[in-house]
Amino acid sequence: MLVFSKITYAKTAGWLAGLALVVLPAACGASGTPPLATPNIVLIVADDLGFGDTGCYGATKIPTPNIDRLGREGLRFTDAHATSATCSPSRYALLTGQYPWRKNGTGVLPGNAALIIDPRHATLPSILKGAGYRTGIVGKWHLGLGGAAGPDWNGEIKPGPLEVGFDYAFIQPATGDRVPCVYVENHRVAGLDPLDPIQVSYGQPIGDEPTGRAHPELLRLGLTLGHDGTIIDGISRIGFMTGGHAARWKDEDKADVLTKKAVDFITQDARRPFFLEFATHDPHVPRVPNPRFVGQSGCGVRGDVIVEFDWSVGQILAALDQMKLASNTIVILTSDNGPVLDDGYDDRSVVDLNGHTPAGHLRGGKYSVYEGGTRVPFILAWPGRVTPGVSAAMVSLVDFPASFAALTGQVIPPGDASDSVNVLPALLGSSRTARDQLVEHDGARMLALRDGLWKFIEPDSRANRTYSLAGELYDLEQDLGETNNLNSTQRERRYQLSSTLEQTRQPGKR
Ligand code: NG6
Ligand code: CA
Repeated sequence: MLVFSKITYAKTAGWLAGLALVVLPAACGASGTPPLATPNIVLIVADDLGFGDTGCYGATKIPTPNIDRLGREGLRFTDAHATSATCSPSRYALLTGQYPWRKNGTGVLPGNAALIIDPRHATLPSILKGAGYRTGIVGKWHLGLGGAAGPDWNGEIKPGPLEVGFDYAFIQPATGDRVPCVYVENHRVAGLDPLDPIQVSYGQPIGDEPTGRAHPELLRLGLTLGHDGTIIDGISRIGFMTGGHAARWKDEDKADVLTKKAVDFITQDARRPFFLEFATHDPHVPRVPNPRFVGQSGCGVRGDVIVEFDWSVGQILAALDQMKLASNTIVILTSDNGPVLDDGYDDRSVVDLNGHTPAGHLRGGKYSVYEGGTRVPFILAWPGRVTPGVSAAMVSLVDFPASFAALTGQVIPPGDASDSVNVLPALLGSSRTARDQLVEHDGARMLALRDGLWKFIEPDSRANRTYSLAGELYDLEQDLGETNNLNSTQRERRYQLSSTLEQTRQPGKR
């Protein structure tokens, strides 16, 4: 693990009893450079929350008062992107500062995958740890665990979050719909009874517990695609597991359990600044709200789990207020990829939609290289420091490592986080522009290039193609919904964007 601290917290600010906000003179004194600071950072990452799913982004049928409060008190971005339209690649980029499509094996991972982040390189948490932060992650991981052989569920589970820069981890290893359905706290499955060891398989079925495929009559949630492995808590999952009964999660309690762990982390230690990634399960499938949120939205269970997510956000904000930390804390709320309705379970998310538009006016959603796939809600609040408003600056979650290194005075070793751009002035609202260009990724194979408000989608040469064989070109300024393909009429521009995308694809380019 690389720990590289240009200015350590101890050296600069150990005398500050209450911690959190330390403002130092800018190291290089460049005009317009924000001063170095070590505020607490709470990064809330929802799972599959769409651009149009919350009130402050235009939703009218899902009450999200806490997120709307953040939207009022913070800077709300309208052109912020996850790198990819699925989870593992998106979260890989957020932590490493590297485009996931540069590396094989960064697609949606099974629950028994090995760790895909190389612990020898700088990550967002290792950079902040170098600046003296206490770092933690609570919630979804989905970046693999263990060495080449994968995780030892009954022993020490490493390498994992603790080896890539987090001091504390309480995680769901993969997704809510993948086995094993247990939490991992630091290096161990939480609450595991050693007499009831866990076994996991993504190949042949194991154990004698019923599966969704053989026993659909036992399911409390029907299936539309896949998800027909072991039935855990009345819901069948992707993959098979045995054992670990005492450690298995209750789907209804997941938001409560994770939110409590996140609040505990925040309130635990006031001596050092902290960085918390709070990666909720909501609103991913299986969507099983706690009974107190059932029926609370006007658009079915998917809306209800967004109400539940909003409650979690409210608990975090309340904890910061109670601890009098709000003015010393940056809170960011975003999502790992765009929205999806039917994601394999028959949960009525389509029929109950009631006119709600999860991606707002954008085309596409999760799995798509259209804007709805990667353009995500993104609010940054830092009361007293960041002026509330709306920003159209183009930023990406891959920019966190470079931007937070700049904020805290850390130097990233050459070669690490190489796709990460320092967009701190835009994040803090002192600039209304950030990136000129950005690569968008469907999470699997397709790439698109944004050059300002122009967008080029590479030719789709697959036999069962989703996009044009010739490529697609859109002018998002006139046509945010990507309906008017200018590929054959704007030849010169199409050529320019396509060559820039090819150059960016080369190793070492960004
Ligand atoms: C897909 C799953 C989907 C979801 C997704 C990952 C099927 C049919 N679909 O393979 O339900 O789990 O993977 O979602 O199995 S993500 O948000 O973690 O990327
Ligand atoms: Ca996701």
